[in-house]
Amino acid sequence: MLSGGVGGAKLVEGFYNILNKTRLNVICNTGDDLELFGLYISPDLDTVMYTLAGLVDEEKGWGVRDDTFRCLKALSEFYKKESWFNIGDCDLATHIFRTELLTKGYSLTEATRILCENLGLDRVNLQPMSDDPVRTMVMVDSGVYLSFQEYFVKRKCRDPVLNVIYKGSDEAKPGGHVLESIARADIIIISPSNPIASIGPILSVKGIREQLKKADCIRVAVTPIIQGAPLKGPADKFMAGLGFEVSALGVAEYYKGLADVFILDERDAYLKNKIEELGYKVHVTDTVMNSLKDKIRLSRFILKAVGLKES
Ligand code: FO1
Repeated sequence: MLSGGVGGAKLVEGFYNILNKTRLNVICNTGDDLELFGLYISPDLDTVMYTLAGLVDEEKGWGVRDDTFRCLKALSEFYKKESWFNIGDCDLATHIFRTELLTKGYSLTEATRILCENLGLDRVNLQPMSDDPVRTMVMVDSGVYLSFQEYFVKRKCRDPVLNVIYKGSDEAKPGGHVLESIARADIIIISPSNPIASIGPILSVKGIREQLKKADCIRVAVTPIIQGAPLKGPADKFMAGLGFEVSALGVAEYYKGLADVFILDERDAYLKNKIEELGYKVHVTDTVMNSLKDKIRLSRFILKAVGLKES
């Protein structure tokens, strides 16, 4: 599976719960990563990890449930300003541990594996898209770029999105097992994450798009847009800013050539024919995931739609 944070993690959790023997490979966006207080923070990897470990703050969709923010408050005193990025105390432990591993010379792929093992996640191979830095940068004014977190958290998405670049993607290599995971997959699923801000960075890493294009298994894209809007996050601003229609059709256009099957929400069933005209086989269902039951139901629907058995 290709995944970003909150929306993508929901479907990953669905598959994690139905695939017992099969190893689930998740290739995760790291374009949102940042360094703060000398710590390496990888929000999307952590969101997937916390979600699968049952630790996530479900209301926010990220961070650790019932976390406290005492350390951040103390840090703000030292730095003489309030942090705009809210790191909870338990979350901080993850960043400290990961940063120590990276400082010791472990790659982000290895550090992620160790973190997952520590959280008891033995049925998932969660991997960063790259061990090299790739940063999603949002152009908000002519020549003015903000990092994704500055755009999203600090500025609360209030700026127009004029362009998006994935800084470093030309030099970055795919993470340790990424190409192999794509080549060996029985099914590839593009999760319902922000196409441009979460999946786009993964596709920007040299070799990943090409590997996806030539994969001979079934490739499925799940819409993150329902009735012309994302359920959460700024996918609409990113799509409109880059000239894509803010609809499931716009998403299908963005993934053209990378997926064979498109999972369309039932509220958008009227777009089925138009998406089929792009070359997809389209399956229509309720794609909203508010509970574990919904996540499992959608995962089972996808497997059934493509004729694969749960294993
Ligand atoms: N999102 C916010 O809207 N405000 C925050 O202060 C914030 C802090 C944060 C800390 C750790 C972490 O793993 C995620 C955090 N997020 C926060 C969410 C994060 O910005 C998003 O999940 C993404 O990067 C988009 O996928």
